[in-house]
Amino acid sequence: MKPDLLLMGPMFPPTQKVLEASYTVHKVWEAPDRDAFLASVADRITAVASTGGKGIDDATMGKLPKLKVISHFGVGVDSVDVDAVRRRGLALTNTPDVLTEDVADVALMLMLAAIRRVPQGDRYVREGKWLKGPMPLTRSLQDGKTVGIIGLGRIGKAIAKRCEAFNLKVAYQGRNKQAGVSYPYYADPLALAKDVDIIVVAAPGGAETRGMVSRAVMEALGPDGTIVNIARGSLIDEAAMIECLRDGKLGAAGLDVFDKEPAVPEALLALDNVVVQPHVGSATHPTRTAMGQLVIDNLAAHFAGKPLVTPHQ
Ligand code: 8YV
Repeated sequence: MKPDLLLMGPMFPPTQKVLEASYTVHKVWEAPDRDAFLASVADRITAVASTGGKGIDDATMGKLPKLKVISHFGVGVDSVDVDAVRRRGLALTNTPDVLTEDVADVALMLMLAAIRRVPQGDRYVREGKWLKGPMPLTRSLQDGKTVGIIGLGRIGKAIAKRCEAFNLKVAYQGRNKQAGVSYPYYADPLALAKDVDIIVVAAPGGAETRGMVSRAVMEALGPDGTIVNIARGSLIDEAAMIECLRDGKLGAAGLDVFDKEPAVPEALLALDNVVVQPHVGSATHPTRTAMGQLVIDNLAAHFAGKPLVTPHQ
């Protein structure tokens, strides 16, 4: 008899295939009546697999009295009610480390693309404009710029390392000054923004960080300033960012994540000083495969009564 597993949403297909071979998988998103469906499986569900887009809230956990573990696909667990997980004494695992380098690459990719205007250059060639004359000059990363990293965790540190290789100075903001880190520390995002040219957002999402990149932060960054976001759209006041970019109060933005993704505001897409990506930080074959393997291994550990591989810290 295969153990039962509740999926909150579609998983990375190769991972889902493995899960379907090992478990009796129940797909909550396919149920016409969610509550009736949850009630029908509640006495069998000890484990749930969730994803960034489809997490699990307190009410759903409450409907699963035998639930013990949530295995989440993704490092960011903002779509899971972590307070409820703690209060209910459940275990939560995520997929850290395996995606760090790919996500950091995307931060630098967006920084370069926003400052050197990569998609604009691509369009310039395709639209035949080059035949009529050279593309206008752009800003440069090589004029003594400082990057302020909001959230110097594993991904933030990998971004900092890349910035150093690009001759950029680095500063950071976070909840605490980190021992053994020599980059200048700022407790306040506004103070950081006043002293840097580029802000890279790499902190966790959730209620605590919502809107921390405020209008004031963007205006402090200024007309030559750039924002890069590879974390969560919720960290930036998106409406204020659109206005600042439109009114020339903020120079440029490179964005992989959005507040209501996959919906991206038309007003943002209408701007020429913005480079967008469809949340691709971890979206490579090897990284998604490794993330999926951690989801599988954590569930296997749970059912074998062994210690979880990557418990959420
Ligand atoms: C994924 C992510 O796209 O790991 C994260 O926190 O945002 C991404 O790697 C997402 O979680 C997929 O569900």
